[in-house]
Amino acid sequence: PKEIFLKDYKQPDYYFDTVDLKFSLGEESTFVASKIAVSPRVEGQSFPLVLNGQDLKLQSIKINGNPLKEEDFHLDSRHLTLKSPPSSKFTLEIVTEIYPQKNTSLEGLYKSSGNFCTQCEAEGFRKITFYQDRPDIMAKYTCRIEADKSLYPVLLSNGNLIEQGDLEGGKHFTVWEDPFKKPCYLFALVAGQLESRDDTFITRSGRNVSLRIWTPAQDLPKTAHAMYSLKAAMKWDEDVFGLEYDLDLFNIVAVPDFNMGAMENKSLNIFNSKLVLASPETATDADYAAILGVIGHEYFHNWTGNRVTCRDWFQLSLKEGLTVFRDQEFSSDMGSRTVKRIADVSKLRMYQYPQDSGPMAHPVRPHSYIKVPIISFNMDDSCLGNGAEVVRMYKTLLGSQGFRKGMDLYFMRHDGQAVTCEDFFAAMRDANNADFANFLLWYSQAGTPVVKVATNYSAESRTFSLKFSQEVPPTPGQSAKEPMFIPVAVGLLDSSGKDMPLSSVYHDGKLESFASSGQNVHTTVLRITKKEEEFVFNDISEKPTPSILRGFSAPIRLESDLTDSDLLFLLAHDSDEFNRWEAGQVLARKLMLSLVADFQQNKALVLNPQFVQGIKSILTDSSLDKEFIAKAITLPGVGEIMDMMTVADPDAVHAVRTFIRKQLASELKEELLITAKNNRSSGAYEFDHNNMARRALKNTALAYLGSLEGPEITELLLNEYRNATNMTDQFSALVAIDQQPAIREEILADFYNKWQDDFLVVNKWFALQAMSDVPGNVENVKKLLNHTAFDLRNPNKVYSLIGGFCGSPVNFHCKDGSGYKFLGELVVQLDKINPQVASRMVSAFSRWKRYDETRQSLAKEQLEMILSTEGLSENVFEIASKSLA
Ligand code: B3K
Ligand code: ZN
Repeated sequence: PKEIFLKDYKQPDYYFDTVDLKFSLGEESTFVASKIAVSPRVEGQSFPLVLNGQDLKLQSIKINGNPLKEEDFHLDSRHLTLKSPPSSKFTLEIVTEIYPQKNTSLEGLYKSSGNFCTQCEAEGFRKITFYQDRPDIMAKYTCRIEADKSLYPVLLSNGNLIEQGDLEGGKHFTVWEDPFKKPCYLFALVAGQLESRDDTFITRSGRNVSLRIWTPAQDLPKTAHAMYSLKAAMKWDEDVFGLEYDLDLFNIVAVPDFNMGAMENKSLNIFNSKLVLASPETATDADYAAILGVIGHEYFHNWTGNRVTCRDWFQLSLKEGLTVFRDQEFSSDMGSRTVKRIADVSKLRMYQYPQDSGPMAHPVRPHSYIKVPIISFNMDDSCLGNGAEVVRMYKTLLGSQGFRKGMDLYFMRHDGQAVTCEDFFAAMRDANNADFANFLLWYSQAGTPVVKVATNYSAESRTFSLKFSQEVPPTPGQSAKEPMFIPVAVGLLDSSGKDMPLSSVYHDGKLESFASSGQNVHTTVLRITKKEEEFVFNDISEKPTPSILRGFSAPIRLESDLTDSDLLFLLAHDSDEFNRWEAGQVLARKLMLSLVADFQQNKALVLNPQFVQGIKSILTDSSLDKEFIAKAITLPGVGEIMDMMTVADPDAVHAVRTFIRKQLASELKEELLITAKNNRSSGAYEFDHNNMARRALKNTALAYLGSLEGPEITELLLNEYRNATNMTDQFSALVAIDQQPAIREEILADFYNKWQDDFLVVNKWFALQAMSDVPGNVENVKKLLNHTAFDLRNPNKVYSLIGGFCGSPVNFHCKDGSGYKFLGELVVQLDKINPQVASRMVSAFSRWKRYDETRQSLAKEQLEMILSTEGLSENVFEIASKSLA
């Protein structure tokens, strides 16, 4: 497989102006006829025109109406090359035959539960017809769809419906016209037996937009929340960014077989059912929140991604980083900002940081790739997670108004274009006349910067200094790094825990005074640009406790010299709620790491009473937001701790985390029981912050209690499980019960019996069992592979069962190699069905060098076995080979 480099980008020699597609959908195969108006970039010059095409059967090809002679084109398994097409505008007509029924990769046109649907990003369109499959080719499309009327009563594509009617032989057709130019990755088609929930949204300039959410008839009642989310997103984008919807119709289709979460095709978003269907009985609060976020995300792409798109796939973060940032902000405004920030930062630590310090590390804008989907497929990738953090830093530096100015200029300059990350940067800079120093390094330099800070108070000079030093660790292909531009938001707490007013800060020979603004400043954003740098605050009347990196103002690892008592003080008092949570996490991480060392030396584990006290005071503080409490009493995950160790030891970290949880549960049993009781649900399910917060707290308490033994606990959990009136409560009770060997199996069986007809709930059931730390769980997972409800061709099921298993520290990493062998064999099997899904699974091996020698050699053996497999996909090859390198 060939590596593709950013530096090799070349403008296309030919542009496509209009594309007229005709689909004739059949049971054996489908015919696709395309008619493309082609313009050479430079009139009068002819170059070979290379079209991408994969798994296509070429039927005919014409230029300006004349069939092309054999010697005028060349066809291989991936390309159709026109050797010397006309050097001025011409019409290209191609007919291909494709086999959607056999397409298990779920890229291009495929069938899901009897319906046709498409997924074209990044390179699926080449599985539909021969085309210049690259995002800088933007054209206006029409699409005619013909199909059997009884089997496929609904025929959808992008844009407006301009014609429809019946045909002979029980067939019918529709014609769609999309007035906006688009790259082919935004093309979509859906055909099948679907019904819609209909609603309308009136935009602020008075456009009446029809909104339709399509699902099989029986699922329609479960689309209310998705519709609510869509309308909320449309309103929010108008209010916050002044961005209005631009067509009269917006469709969302839910399909059960989908590689990712969803896709932002112009006016025809296609979603994984999991992110559309919800009812209180079958979906959890987390599902409801995910639906809100992803419906928002795909809708927001209409401007950030569709109206302005990427020049090439290296620029993925131009649309994804920005749109992830936008959906994060949307969810924050709809719920709790602090809780959302905590969730997003936790995700960054869980997925991004480990990636950034391993063999798959790459910058927000990669320099090279083999297979496009790899850099973008996983929603936890650098292009997205860090990409969103980069966008957030612009806002931190410019403020809301400055950021909005930058966005306005970005759209003014680039509407209808395919652009680069520099274009976004330039719009932010120019709209604000900003000095962004070396900010662009965030796009090109990989790895998580480590920032150390040393503090010093001088009573004599009434100054408080912060000395920063930064280091970006080496990553594959980048051994030497330059210092980055890091915005660090800082506040200082006095001895009563209040924010001190900041009067001025001295830095780099300059004094910046805040007094002139007339308002008290409590948080300031320090701009760190050098390897070492000092900032000195003046007029500081007493030794402060600094709150550094408020709101997680930059995606870095911060190492400060704060003592445990400083951290406890911040945990109790910081006005920045994010940092209040963070102080607790830093304490917990330190504690866990020191207990891990004890465990490894066979020392008895003892829990620091101060820590128990800290957790107790949070748990019982009625002034705090309940969801915040739930987050603050939750320990950092096993992965996060392993990520901080020189040699990751899953058994030790798991044992320590289990020990602390049990210990906390038994020492705070009374408080936890009261919490569980006082926050029990009553009345109908509501998706609002207060109710979700209450459930989160109750269920976190239950999870702790589930680690204890005794009839009182068993009875409590069974009651919670049986009396639950919504899935959030019922599933949480099940998760707690999962820790109780005596009743576990019986209740798991009961849950399946209850929900066997709801495939989304069954996936939760698969995931819960897959993640279990029951010794030898790999055997249970193997059994579940043969369960009637399991199907290797459905990505959601694979993610639940196999993905779930890979997330289990003790069983996946079992020292006998059984977990690795299980995954290795499955990856080979899966790759033949669906390379994208297989490559996502193989990533579980990518951090193999972080473990001890025994595990290393066992994992390496599997990676080598995978790589030696004949006919391996580029997707799996890229991840497996980079992992081994
Ligand atoms: N734009 C897609 C992600 C595509 C990844 C595959 N290359 C959906 C999303 O952003 O939510
Ligand atoms: Zn996106």
